[in-house]
Amino acid sequence: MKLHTTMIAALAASTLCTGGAMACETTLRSADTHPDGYPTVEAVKYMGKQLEEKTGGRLCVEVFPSSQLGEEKDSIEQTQFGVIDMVRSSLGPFNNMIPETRVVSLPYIFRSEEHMHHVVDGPIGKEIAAAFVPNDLVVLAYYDGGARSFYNSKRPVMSIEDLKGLKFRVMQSDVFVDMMDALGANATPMPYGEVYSSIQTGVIDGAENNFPSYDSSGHAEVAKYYTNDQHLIMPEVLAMSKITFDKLSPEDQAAVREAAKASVPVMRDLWTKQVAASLEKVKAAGAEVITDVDKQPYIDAMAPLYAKYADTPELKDLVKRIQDTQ
Ligand code: BDP
Repeated sequence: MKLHTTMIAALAASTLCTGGAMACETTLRSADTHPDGYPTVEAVKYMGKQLEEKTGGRLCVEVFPSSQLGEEKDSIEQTQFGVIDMVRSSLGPFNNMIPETRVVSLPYIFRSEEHMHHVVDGPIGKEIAAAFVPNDLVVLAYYDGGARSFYNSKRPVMSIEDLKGLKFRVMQSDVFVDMMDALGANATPMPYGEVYSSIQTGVIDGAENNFPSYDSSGHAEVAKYYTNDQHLIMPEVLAMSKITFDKLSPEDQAAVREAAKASVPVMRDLWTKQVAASLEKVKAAGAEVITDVDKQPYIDAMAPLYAKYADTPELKDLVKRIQDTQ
């Protein structure tokens, strides 16, 4: 694969110590699509502070929020190349590359966020993380992405029938294109940063996301009908470039892992607070949130996705072990 000029420029910049107030020997650059103040961004900053302390200031982290280093798919690619050191991302953009991530992106695979925590905190979390390594990525932590639901600019969606014919943006993953097909709606995969203007100009009718993203992206302003169907509870990851990780001493690698681990409870706490705050905010701004949703028809409609994406004995077993986790 060829490196773009911009990537080479970024690579040169990443070897310089930017360090902020402290003089750091190495500053690791971390990408996030979300704005400053968003729980994921704050959690990675916290991780950086921990790392700085643990390494006596040898290693620091600088978070680049608001897609400053590019949209998620590009940031992931640059992290694989070692141009960016870390990326915090939803699992969606990894789906076409890592089959195991498709399983944890299947709609309604997790019964609750608590169920998801139990799965990612245990052996299955380790197993999925291991599947990233051949793709030059080291998973440092699983973060929360809450529950994603549909919203649109056209009409209140009271049942699956109301979704029919509407055009929704989905993350760039075949799983979500099939999800929309199964629901009788139309999928338009596109980067997160293009969604606001695409709804505004009518290129799409809506999208799907959790309350903090619906709020911080401004989508609530242009698509006020939100149906809390919670079709996707899926984990997010903080991943490091394997190229960066392999350059670190075993002690520093351990410090990186510990710092990332310490950021998880911080993230979960910030997340819970942000969900409540964002819900209040979007409602106050005029969003119509439909909470009385019968999920069963949605769950039933997803059966073909399970058949398609859990298509080997190993992946079928993974689905079963996730479902069996209490
Ligand atoms: C947000 C995730 C972010 C994704 C975004 C999206 O935190 O990683 O990029 O959704 O829909 O909830 O693309």
